[in-house]
Amino acid sequence: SGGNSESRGALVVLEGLDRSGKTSQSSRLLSYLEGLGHSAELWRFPDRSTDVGQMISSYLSNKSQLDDHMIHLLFSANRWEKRSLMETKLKTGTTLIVDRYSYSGVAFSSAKGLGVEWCKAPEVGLLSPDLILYLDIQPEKATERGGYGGERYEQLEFQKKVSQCYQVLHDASWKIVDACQPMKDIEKQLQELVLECVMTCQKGKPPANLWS
Ligand code: NYM
Repeated sequence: SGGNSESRGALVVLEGLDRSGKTSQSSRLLSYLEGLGHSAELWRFPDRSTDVGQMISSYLSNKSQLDDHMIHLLFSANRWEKRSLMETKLKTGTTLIVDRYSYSGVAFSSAKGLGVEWCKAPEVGLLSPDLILYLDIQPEKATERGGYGGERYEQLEFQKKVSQCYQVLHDASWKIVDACQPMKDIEKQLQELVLECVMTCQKGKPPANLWS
């Protein structure tokens, strides 16, 4: 609904540790934007529906073993295979709410010990988000929330490292939202930030590529 072909959609990314609430908040944001008559879609990475996504899914559920570099490149390839569709959607006025993106890629792989610059390299040239929302939660607090699903990476010690890697990655442009507030408060803050971003993009803010 409401896709104005004159204006572009916004690329909004949600990042955070596992169990930080990204997925619930992403779908709330989608309903919010749709309710206002904006054209919007909910995306997530990894996108497990593709062939590459299947390989990633199998790795995450411990059904296959892969070299750390190899799985990093698969996560990246999974974004590259969606890049042109992403660009088309944005150009034709659809806002994308994306649950995880390149920052997850770099944070999780560098938490394993891969170099940050090495991790960033395959992401260069992907579309740069207009807004990065970081749902901030202490690893210990995330662990307390209803338990992990049992996938690879879902362990406290590893999440602590991922948390530190996110700290290194983020810059002043990221919007850090306290993920331990009541759900409704988080929702409200995210709505304000996203709406402002959508408006700015409609007014003609130029799109950019990573890392910029
Ligand atoms: N993950 C996700 C990565 O390690 N690299 C990436 O590039 C992305 C997008 O996959 N623990 C990790 C983070 C998560 C896991 O994500 C699966 P989800 O949001 O649980 O489906």
